[in-house]
Amino acid sequence: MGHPSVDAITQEAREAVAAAQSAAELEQVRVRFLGRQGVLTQLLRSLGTLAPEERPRVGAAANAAKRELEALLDGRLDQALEAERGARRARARLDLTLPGRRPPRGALHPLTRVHDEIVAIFAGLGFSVAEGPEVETDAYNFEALNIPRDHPARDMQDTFYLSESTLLRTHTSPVQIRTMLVQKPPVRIIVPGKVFRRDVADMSHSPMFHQVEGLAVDRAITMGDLKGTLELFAREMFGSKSRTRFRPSFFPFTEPSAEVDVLCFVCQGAGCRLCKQGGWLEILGSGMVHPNVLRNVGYDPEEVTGWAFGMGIERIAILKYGIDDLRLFFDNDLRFLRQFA
Ligand code: 2NM
Repeated sequence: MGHPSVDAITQEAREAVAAAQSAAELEQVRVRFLGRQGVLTQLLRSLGTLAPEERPRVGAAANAAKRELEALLDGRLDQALEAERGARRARARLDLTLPGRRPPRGALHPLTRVHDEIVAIFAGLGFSVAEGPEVETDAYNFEALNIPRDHPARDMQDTFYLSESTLLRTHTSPVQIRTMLVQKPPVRIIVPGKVFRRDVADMSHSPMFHQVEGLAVDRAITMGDLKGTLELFAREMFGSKSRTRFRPSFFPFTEPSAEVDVLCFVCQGAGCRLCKQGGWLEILGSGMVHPNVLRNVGYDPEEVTGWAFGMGIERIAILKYGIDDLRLFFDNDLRFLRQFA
């Protein structure tokens, strides 16, 4: 028989250990009985206040209770920690038999697709790709191209000027100038890239859009070469049954100049909404390079001739895919872009 309060404390401690649900609760039990201010600790500390004949018995019982409680706590603490580790592992376990989550499949932007297609067609004809800066001088963007000082395209209203003499290129033609300045004929290049014009964005205008221009210069290049090449391009781009029409036009940098139409592939020329009842769709501008342009790059127009063309990638994509608003290309709305996957 122990000291009554030692027995009571021991019993209380056993029950507290049994009731503890976690390592944290076991620690609370340890502090309550064995900590600095713990019930057993205080009892052991107060042995001196007992009658001398009581001390050995109560002291022995209290020490036995302390050892029992320590052993009990150690055992349960190991159990609790192991159980908690197990629970954490179970929560974190990956089920490797679950089917994987499919990453969404990306797609090329429709403008990229049309760009790549145009480049591939001309690459097949022996043209190489040339590129140049988007910030240009007015000397290369206008002057060398025989565009007169009073031409409306040179107006502040139409061109983004960065200074008196520098601007955002309004077409990729300055790259043709740069190429001819450093390369003797024969020249066969296409020049894709961004171009800039001071337009407010609407269904059919954008302050930035994309062009592909082309240039062939050699001895005895003729307008027949131009027609044959652009007819081939139209068939490759719009289908082998497509028909083309060359219409006289005017550009300062070509003479003669022609715009190229394809027969409307929706109505076959009968007239519909796409061709605005005209039966034909304009796809590009072209012409024989003006003798002044050849002279400006140091070529002799008596020795070499050339043809050139320019087309808008957006315009070709709009026709090819039946898109009715230019802004769709630049909004990055996935509902639109996904249709080209
Ligand atoms: C067009 C239409 C016609 C053109 C001319 C030249 C150059 F540099 F050789 F003179 N490059 N591009 C050209 C000709 C562009 O775009 C509608």
